[in-house]
Amino acid sequence: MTGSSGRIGRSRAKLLPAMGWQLRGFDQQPASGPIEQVAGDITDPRALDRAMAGVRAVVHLAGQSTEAPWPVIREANIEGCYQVFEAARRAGVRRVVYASSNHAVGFTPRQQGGASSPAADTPALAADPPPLAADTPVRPDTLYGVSKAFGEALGRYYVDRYDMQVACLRIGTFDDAPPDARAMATWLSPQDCARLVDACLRTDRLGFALVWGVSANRDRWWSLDAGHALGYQPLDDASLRRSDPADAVKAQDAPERVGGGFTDPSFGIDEVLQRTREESR
Ligand code: 15L
Repeated sequence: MTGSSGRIGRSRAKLLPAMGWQLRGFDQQPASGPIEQVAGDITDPRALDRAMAGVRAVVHLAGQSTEAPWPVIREANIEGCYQVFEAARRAGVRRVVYASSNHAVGFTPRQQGGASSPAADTPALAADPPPLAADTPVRPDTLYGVSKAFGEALGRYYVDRYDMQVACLRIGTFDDAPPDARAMATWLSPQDCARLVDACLRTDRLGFALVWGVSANRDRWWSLDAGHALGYQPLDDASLRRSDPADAVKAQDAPERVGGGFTDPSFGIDEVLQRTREESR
């Protein structure tokens, strides 16, 4: 598991062993904890070769996880992602679970038909627009989103060219609890994230799959069908977990596009660069 010391990685290191997985973590700065760890950088082929010896599957979480200047994105999410897939191929690892993001399709209206309504992959009124399918075409909202789309394309390539099996998780908002109105739709709980990775590792029907990384939120905009097809059964629901009951904001009040705030004009790369400069002063 690359990125084993990151936010999602640390949580996986706790939850996946309880589901029967023996994990080897890989990170620049491995955290001390319950799993075996190898120190290294995802752009270093030799370090990756050491880490992948004898493993059956790769869970690739490492990388830049929000918008950043291009050299940062390029190094971590383009070069690093390529080196991870390539090392997996060299090592004969057949399966990769790749942490993509909703920001690969961030400029897509958040639900076909625009308006929000209860998810239509559960019983719903005929007039409800269908939830957005997991294989909705790429429409990145940031350079970060572009890099996630690159990883998905790379995954597709390794499936077709080298007969590998790849799941790309278009992750929504991974957090202990839904942090805001948008997350009422986009939240992925740590436990459901583990259930999703577990399903992707176990299924014998993988091939290439795009899957929303989202919990069973009552107000979700995105379809769980692709996840269900792989055996993913989420159990958490943001509507039952909103930490502040006085806050009655609904997912309907969130921005109209999948990527939420990442689609705002203030999230363009010039604005992000400006903020990065100000923060480093
Ligand atoms: C992501 O891909 C980011 O890594 C995370 O920081 C959040 O912005 C999340 O998406 C989201 O869309 O809520």
